[in-house]
Amino acid sequence: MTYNNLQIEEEGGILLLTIQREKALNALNQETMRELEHFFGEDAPGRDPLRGIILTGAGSKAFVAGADIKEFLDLDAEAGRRMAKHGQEVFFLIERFTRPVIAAVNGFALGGGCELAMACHLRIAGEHARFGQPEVNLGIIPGFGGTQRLIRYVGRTKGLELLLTGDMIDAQEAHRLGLVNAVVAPGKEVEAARTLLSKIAGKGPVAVAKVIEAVNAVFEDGTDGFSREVEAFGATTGTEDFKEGAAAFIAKRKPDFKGK
Ligand code: DAK
Repeated sequence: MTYNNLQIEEEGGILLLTIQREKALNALNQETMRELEHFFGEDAPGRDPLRGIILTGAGSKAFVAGADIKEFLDLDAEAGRRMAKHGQEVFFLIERFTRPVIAAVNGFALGGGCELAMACHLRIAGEHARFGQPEVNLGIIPGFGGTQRLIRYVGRTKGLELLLTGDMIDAQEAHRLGLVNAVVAPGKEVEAARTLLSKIAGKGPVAVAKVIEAVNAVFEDGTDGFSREVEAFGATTGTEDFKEGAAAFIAKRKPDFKGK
């Protein structure tokens, strides 16, 4: 697929994925959603070596300022349902991706942009970043998982307030609420995300994938997360990586994980 709205750069097994719609503050139009679907569903899984992905927005003003408002003016209820279902499926591809995906939030993360950041495994925010779910200002609600993920990250009390008022919060407040992992100087988001990914890249790749899988089970309705953890633990103990990790510990050397 030729990407019109995504730029992909690779360095040392880490992919930097940039949403390139700067004039519209990187708003997610349907073409970008299809490209994200292809990237996370078809393209990235086959890339090897791949230790992680950093997702950011072009420019320095916005990560993503929402779904593209200009595209959903004529939606009826049925088309709205289809769009929400598709958007949720795309964001599940990110949340269930087997290698860590870090959002480098370099400005506004509003509506679908806040939902996109929340679908990533970790979030680094620039000091100037702003988060919010302002859909109620438009007479709609979040449709890409925002009502579910925001509550799970920040709790029902503050989450409901943000969803009902449409208020924005700054990066420090997002950090205090547990919505982001760290706040850095503007322009340093990608660098900080790369440092974090490099640290994770030294761990056992199968273990990293299984941590993500087990943690996702916390949020899956009808899933017994403790049973999922037992299965995931069993899968990691059977790996060559575990033998290597244990041997390296005993020999007092750094492990050389192969992801097997
Ligand atoms: N969509 C389309 N264009 C956008 C946009 C967006 N979300 N946000 C900004 N832009 C465009 C502006 O129209 C403007 O374009 P031009 O007029 O220059 O052509 C350009 O980006 C620069 O924006 P501003 O001139 O407004 O810049 P300011 O610095 O004055 O303000 C702002 C920055 C981020 C505060 C402001 O742009 C803003 O409030 N933007 C909208 C934020 C917002 O409400 N975002 C949430 C959208 S609702 C659904 C599923 C999901 C969703 C909806 C439906 N279904 C399943 C049906 C999700 C909805 C959302 O995300």
